[in-house]
This record gives sequence, C-alpha cells and structure tokens, in this order.
Amino acid sequence: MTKVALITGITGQDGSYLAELLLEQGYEVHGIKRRASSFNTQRIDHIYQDPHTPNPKLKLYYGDLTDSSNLTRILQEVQPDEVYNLGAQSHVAVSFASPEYTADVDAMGTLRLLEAIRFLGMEKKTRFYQASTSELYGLVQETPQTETTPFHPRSPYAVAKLYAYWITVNYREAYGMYACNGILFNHESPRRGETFVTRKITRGLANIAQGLESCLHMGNIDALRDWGHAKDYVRMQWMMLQQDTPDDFVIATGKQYSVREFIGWSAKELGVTLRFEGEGLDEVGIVEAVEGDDAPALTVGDVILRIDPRYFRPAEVETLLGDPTKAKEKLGWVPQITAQQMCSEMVVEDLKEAKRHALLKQHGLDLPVSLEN
Ligand code: NDP
Ligand code: GDR
Repeated sequence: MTKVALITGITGQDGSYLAELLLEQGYEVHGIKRRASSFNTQRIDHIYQDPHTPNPKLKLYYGDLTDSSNLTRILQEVQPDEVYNLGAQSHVAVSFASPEYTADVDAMGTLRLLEAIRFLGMEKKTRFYQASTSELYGLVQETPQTETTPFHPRSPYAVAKLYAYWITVNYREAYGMYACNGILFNHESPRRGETFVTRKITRGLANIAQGLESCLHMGNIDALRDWGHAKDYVRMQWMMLQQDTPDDFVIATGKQYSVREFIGWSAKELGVTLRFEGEGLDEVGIVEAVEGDDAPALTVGDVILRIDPRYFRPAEVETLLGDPTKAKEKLGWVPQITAQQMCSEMVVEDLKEAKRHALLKQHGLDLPVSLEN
C-alpha cells in the first residue's frame, strides 16, 4: 500500500528536503502552500509534477495555517497516514515584530491541524509530527540540553512553539494520537532562507567577493549554536513517525560553534582571511589576506563586516547545545554532515550564484541583488 503524507510548509527549507525523501521512499506526497503575489515554490520546482499528468506523486493545495476551513477540507480529501507540521513563521527576530501573527500560525495553527484530524475521526489513523525547536530552551537551564531540560522561551516565536509542543503532547495523552515532537536544533543548507544567520553570511560574503555588495552587517556574532544539515534532520523527522510508540526527541549534533567561527569558515572557503578588530558595536572584520580566484573584488585592508544594533534581539538566546543520545540509541540516528562541510557546501552554491550575477553585470545586465536581510 502506498503511504500518503501531508506536509505543511512544503515550500520551506525542510519541507523541500522532506518531500524529496518521502518521494524516494515511494510515498504519495501532498503539500500545503500559501497563496503569494509571486511564485514561492522555487525549492520544490525540481520535483513538481504537472497536475494534468495521470496519478501525480506530488500534489499541492492552497492553504494557510490560520484558516481551519482549508485545513479540514484538505485533510478530508487527502486522508494522510502521516502529517508533518513544518509550516511556521519561523524567524525569531521577525516574531518580535509580528508576535500576534506568529502565535496565530505557530501555536494556533498547530491546534487547528490537530483538532481537524480529531474532528474528522482520523486520530487513530493519522500520525502527526510537530516541528518543535531548541528555541524552547531559550535561557538555558542545563548544558547540553536533552528531552528533560526545562524550557524557558525567549521570543514570541519560542513561546508560540511552546504551546505547539504541549498541545501535541496533550493530543497524544488525551486522544491516544500518534503525535511526536522533534526538538530540532538549528539546521541549515544551501536552501536555507536568506535572512537566517548562516545563509546571510555565506551569501553576503560570496556577493562581496564578487563585488556585488560591499559590507555584511551583523548582530550578535558571539551567539553559540549547534548547527546540523537539514538533509540529516528531515531523515529523523520521518524516522520518528515509523516507531511502534510515539515519543519526543532532541535532534542535534552535540557540537557547538559561534557565529564568528562560521564567518571565519565562510571567508576561508572563499580564500579570504578575516581579522576582527575593535569591540562591541565598533567591532569590524578586515580582510587580512586573499588567496585564489574566488574573491577578485577584495583587497587587503577592506572592511567587509560591521556590527549593526538593528540585528540584536530584544531578548537573545546566547547559547544552545543539544544532546542527541536518545535519538542515537532509540532510532539509530547519527548525523552524517558536519557544520564545516555544510558551510562549505553553502558557500560553493552561493558563489555560483554570485558569479552568475557578476558575469551579467560585466555584460551590462545589472540585475538587482536583493540586500534586504
Ligand atoms: P522555513 O521558514 O524555510 O519554512 C517555513 C514554511 O512555512 C514555508 O513553507 C512557509 O511558506 C510556511 N508558512 C509560513 N507561514 C505559513 C502559514 N501562515 N500557513 C502555512 N504555511 C506557512 O522553515 P524551515 O524549513 O527552516 O523550518 C521548518 C519548521 O521547523 C518550522 O516550523 C520551523 O519553525 C521549525 N524549526 C526549524 C529549525 C531550523 O533550524 N531550520 C530548527 C527547529 C525548528 P512560504 O514559503 O510561503 O513562506
Ligand atoms: P535562530 O537562527 O534565531 O537560532 O532560529 P538565526 O540564524 O536567525 O540566528 C542564530 C543566531 O545568530 C545571531 N545573529 C544573527 N541572526 C540573524 N538572523 N541575522 C544577523 O544578522 C545576525 N547576527 C547575529 C542571532 O542573534 C542568533 O543568536 C533558527 C530558526 O530556524 C528557528 O525557526 C528555529 O526554531 C531555530 O533556529 C532552532
């Protein structure tokens, strides 16, 4: 029997990798996408199937986590064996600007989906995965963080995700649903949204190296994170729904680095050595050496990084480090890709794009590079 999956957030980073994985496993995949004024399916265009082809394996539906009517209708139509709730307003800094919307999508959206499954009488058939987050730990109470570490969320995003975490546990306990939380630490890839810190760095430095931008403006570069690769993490999302009994798992690498270190790796990948000088808001990143052909626009002494208070958050999560022992012991999950390998892959992909832009520019086709970050 072909398994049927429904993914909210299929157009996002994780949604796209998960859809690929499930298609490879022979699933019929259904995804909810938001209506937007321009195309928003770039991450899944390569697996998109024309709805006019007979029996397409991937189908998309317009919908939104703020609207129960469409969630109920789509669930009823699709009758999924597995639901992966990846849709969210997922940017922590943006959640301070739009706290109510973030709560509506990330907290209430999860409730709407669970309640629709129950209302349709599918609670014993449909398995549910909730995209929970290491942001729940926020102001950390112990290091490394495990499934039993107390939560202390530090942003409207994290508070909304805390509700989603507990409502998932509650539906499991109250209605016997197979519902799981994956408490995922930061995971990245070349498909990461451009305004998250890793992608902002790899894309920004690649653009600077090619003369398309002049300076990267950053916030707290001393923040510490446990970064993994999205491909490894979506595999674990699927594994969680294949067990005999539902459970919650921390997904992390168990290694921690600073944003500053990530900047250093990215620069090195481009053949650039960066020196940090100054302190606090006056700190800058200066080019110390340039080797190879990947940074033709740079010379020694260029200031290519500055600190900008705009990127500091009203309450910061300074440090996160996960302990994935439970996932390893119970599910045999071990991440395959290191943070450094991932950084290198991201720089290579962003450099290809920057070179394309630079070439067009040389030939008089000066396409604007989006600098909003
Ligand atoms: P992205 O921001 O890349 O993707 C989020 C997805 O949610 C997009 O498809 C987006 O659509 C969709 N979405 C946003 N708002 C709504 C809405 N109102 N209704 C329906 N869909 C909506 O996130 P990631 O792929 O990185 O993360 C996936 C999930 O995992 C998120 O819930 C995130 O909070 C959580 N998470 C992520 C971690 C990470 O490090 N990446 C770590 C821990 C948890 P559109 O493309 O139109 O914007
Ligand atoms: P995070 O990821 O908030 O951990 O949430 P992000 O990459 O945005 O920030 C990581 C750390 O870097 C610091 N930082 C900056 N961040 C951004 N975006 N831009 C900057 O210029 C900048 N300078 C420094 C931040 O302050 C922070 O400490 C991500 C999201 O994917 C969530 O959805 C997910 O739940 C968590 O990871 C786990």
